[in-house]
Amino acid sequence: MPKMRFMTIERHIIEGEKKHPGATGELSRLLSDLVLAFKVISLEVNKAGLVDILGFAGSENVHGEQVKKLDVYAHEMMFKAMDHGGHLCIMASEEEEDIIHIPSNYEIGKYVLLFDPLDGSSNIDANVSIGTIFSIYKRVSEDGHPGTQEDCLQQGLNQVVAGYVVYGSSTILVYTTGDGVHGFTLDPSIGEFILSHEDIRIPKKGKIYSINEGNYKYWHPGLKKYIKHLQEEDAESQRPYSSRYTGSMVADVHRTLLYGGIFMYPADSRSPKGKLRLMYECNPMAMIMEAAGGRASDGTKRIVEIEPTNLHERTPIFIGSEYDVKQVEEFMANEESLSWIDKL
Ligand code: AHM
Ligand code: MG
Repeated sequence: MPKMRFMTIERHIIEGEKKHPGATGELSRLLSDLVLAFKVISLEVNKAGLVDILGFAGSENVHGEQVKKLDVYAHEMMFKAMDHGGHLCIMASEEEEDIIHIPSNYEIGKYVLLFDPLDGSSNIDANVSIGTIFSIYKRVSEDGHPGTQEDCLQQGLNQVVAGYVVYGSSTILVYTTGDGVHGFTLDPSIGEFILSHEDIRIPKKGKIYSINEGNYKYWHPGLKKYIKHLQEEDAESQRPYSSRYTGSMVADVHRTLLYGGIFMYPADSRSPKGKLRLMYECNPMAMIMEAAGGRASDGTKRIVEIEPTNLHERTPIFIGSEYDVKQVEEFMANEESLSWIDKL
């Protein structure tokens, strides 16, 4: 007999909320609305090649990157699924420059939703895994009124829920409320996310590193030394490490969470803040990684402690097994490296 309980995500969320006396069930209902959006996006991603939805939509997103049709679709689906539940006061999406208000004819709630609707979108045409990343916060502005930018610009430490979905060889949803990290695989025949990875814990040390090595020339000297260190032979510390990099953060971080090791998108001399977005990508992944026993830093401090000043700001990120993230921090903390980073 299989050991794992047969548990849908909806039931898991409700059972989790029951552990908190005084919970109203509002967060559970919000998460159920989100789950519906993920199912619809998953379906659309899976039939992308069939319905001629691949290719550029012809517009650029707020970061000046070309937007593909599936990005637009996923963004709109998230909005449509979440605008009328009465649980949110405001949303923000990587695909939209400004905060997204709840239409005035719908009820206003106490939660805030931030999301990257389709991460790794440059991989769509090649059938490489892509995903959706999300964060939920409690509002800090006055109840009963439309949410504000201040509600969205909170430290990652304030996240109430963080999660992601990988649309890969199967669709998997991973989420945390801070108390354990759990994964649910979509069974397409019944349209339900079923618990498949209970209480995920990242290994304390891994043997895989994940970084875009094409940018080597522009890196921090300490980071160059660290990568060379990982490539040296030493049986005791399981070196050389293997290298894996898909170009979809959501897939690279998911693998890192399950197998251990480290994913990095550093600052470099061309991009002093790195590439990935604090609010839509780094904070939610950092909350998940820490809840699974791992570590997430910008090189010097925890990602979730960064005080955000801009909805679309970027940050360098080093995320994964505790041992590996601490080690890269140490390599970058040497004197030569500090002077380099000061010049940025
Ligand atoms: P996107 O949100 O436009 O898809 O960009 C983010 C993606 C991440 O998923 C991935 O880690 C990174 O960009 C890859 O960037 P690069 O091609 O510079 O290595
Ligand atoms: Mg992204």
